[in-house]
Amino acid sequence: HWEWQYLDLMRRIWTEGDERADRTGVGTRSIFGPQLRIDLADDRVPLLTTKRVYWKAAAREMLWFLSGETNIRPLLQQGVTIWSDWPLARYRKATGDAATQEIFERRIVEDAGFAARWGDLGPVYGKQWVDWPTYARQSDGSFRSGRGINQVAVLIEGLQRDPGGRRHIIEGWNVAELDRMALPPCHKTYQFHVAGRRLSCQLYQRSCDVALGLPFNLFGAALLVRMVAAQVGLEPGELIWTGGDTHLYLNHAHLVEEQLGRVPSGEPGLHLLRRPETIFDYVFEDFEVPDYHPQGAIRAPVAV
Ligand code: UFP
Repeated sequence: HWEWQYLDLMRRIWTEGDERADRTGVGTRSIFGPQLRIDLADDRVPLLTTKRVYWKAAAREMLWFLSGETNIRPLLQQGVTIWSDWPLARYRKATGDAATQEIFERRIVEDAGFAARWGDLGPVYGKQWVDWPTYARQSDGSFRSGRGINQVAVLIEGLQRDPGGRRHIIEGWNVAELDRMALPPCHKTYQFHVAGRRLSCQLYQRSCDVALGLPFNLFGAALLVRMVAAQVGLEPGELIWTGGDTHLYLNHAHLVEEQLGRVPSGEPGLHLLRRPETIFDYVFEDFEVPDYHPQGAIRAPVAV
């Protein structure tokens, strides 16, 4: 069962990780550069069974990336609250208002002006994936912004034109714009690779919260590979996940202890019910996860 790789990674970090202070002030145990290899053939999907993962939120988030959106409003309109912490922290700091998350989120949904002012995350994944900015030098030496690059469309086109290529990459790490992002991309690079009829993908995640982030990131990546494969008419191959600073927060001890006591059970799948015209036309209802009967959710705080 692929999930043992996840549990082994968790155990290894908790027992052998380097204990260190981190940006959030919470503290972590961390290792650098681990890898997971997950076979995506036969509709298999890396979705944890040893705790409930809200894959629906991860799927809606992936569609939100593909839509090019960077405001949390469309997510909140669908009940997805995974990105609220960062804008909320910024709002509280800037205004001194101690609004609860619920009140803040409701205001984002109900008040478009408020959402425009406080709900935008800056040029995060969505922007970089489908509208990477370009600059054209003018004759007087100044720069004007050019037309954005849709990396996802370029990827699909490239895989069709040159399956053997070694340049099939989606990159989130736009160095020039990092300082305007609420959070610099964690799952920053996706490289695709075709061998025979199989489409594989290696994801490089520079920083990984193994307890709360990774379960989402694995499902999201698998969904992306499946959509790309369907669009270019290939079979899903392997998802290779490579982590940079791969950590467990010290305040996740109860989660780690609980989850490491559990045993993977069952094999959920991932069905894509439709092949729309382009990768940008998928809707949430196109996805189905049969046979998902996870063990109970384990709550833990997100380090912001
Ligand atoms: N993080 C993830 N996956 C994500 C995401 C964030 O694991 O998709 F958006 C975690 C990693 C880290 C924190 O614990 O969020 C980001 O902090 P930093 O930018 O300091 O690495």
